[in-house]
Amino acid sequence: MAEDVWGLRWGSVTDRFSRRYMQTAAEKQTLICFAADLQTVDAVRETVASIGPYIACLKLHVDIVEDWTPEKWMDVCKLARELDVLIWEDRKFADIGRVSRQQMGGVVDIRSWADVVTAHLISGPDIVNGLLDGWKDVGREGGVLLLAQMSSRGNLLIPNYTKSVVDQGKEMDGVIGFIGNGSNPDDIKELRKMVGEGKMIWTPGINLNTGEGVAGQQYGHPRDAVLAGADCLIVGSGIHKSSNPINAAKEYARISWKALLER
Ligand code: 6AU
Repeated sequence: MAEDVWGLRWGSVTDRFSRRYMQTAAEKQTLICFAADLQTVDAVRETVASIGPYIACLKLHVDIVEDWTPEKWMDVCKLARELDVLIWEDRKFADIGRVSRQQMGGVVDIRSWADVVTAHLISGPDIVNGLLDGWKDVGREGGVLLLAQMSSRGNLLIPNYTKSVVDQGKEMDGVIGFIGNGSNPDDIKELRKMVGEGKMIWTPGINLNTGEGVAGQQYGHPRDAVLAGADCLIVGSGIHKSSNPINAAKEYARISWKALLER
């Protein structure tokens, strides 16, 4: 099943976390990663409980949660796992390798519960090994998504930078893929040309209401992003700001899946 829908991507992308994502996406018929930018653990938990069947991944910003406790957080992670949802902490690491490794620990101990984290390659390639070592420190493994493009207005990830990130990241074990600009299908197509088939492209800046969002965010349509080469669509406010998050999640899932079959 996963092989049939993912085609070339299934054959070329072999890392464990991408495979798990593709398998789950095929089973649940959704390419949606929910960006749970919510302030309380209960709000995250309730939303995940209600939309879990329609998402393949849960993206968290642990540092915006106001009432965080390790017990409550581990409970949310347990729920996500029961619902077969991959857990991604979108802490955009950017420091030297040693510090990034240490930042995987600390109070919130990302290495103990996240399967995926995000990193900028601005500080050089050692950040990736630092993050992988962070997981190893607690006997776990994980995957890194590198920011190759961004969805925000005026960002400084210009084409030459994108190319350097992709050239280096493509060769690195532990890098499961790249963040692309979901608000612009041409950017995604360019990125796909650079990346080839061997790694995933995950895109934020996705909303059925396309155009400018809050504070310089920009949005593109989910169908266009998948047809342009995105493998996972990151949707936050399109779901959690909707008057009916369950229906919204279902709708994003339906559109993403239909577009993958079309692709
Ligand atoms: O759908 P939204 O606009 O409510 O949320 C988009 C989510 C946010 C951002 O932190 C994240 O996607 N994001 C990222 C990621 C995923 O790394 C990169 C980027 O360029 N733009 C962006 O919005 O949680």
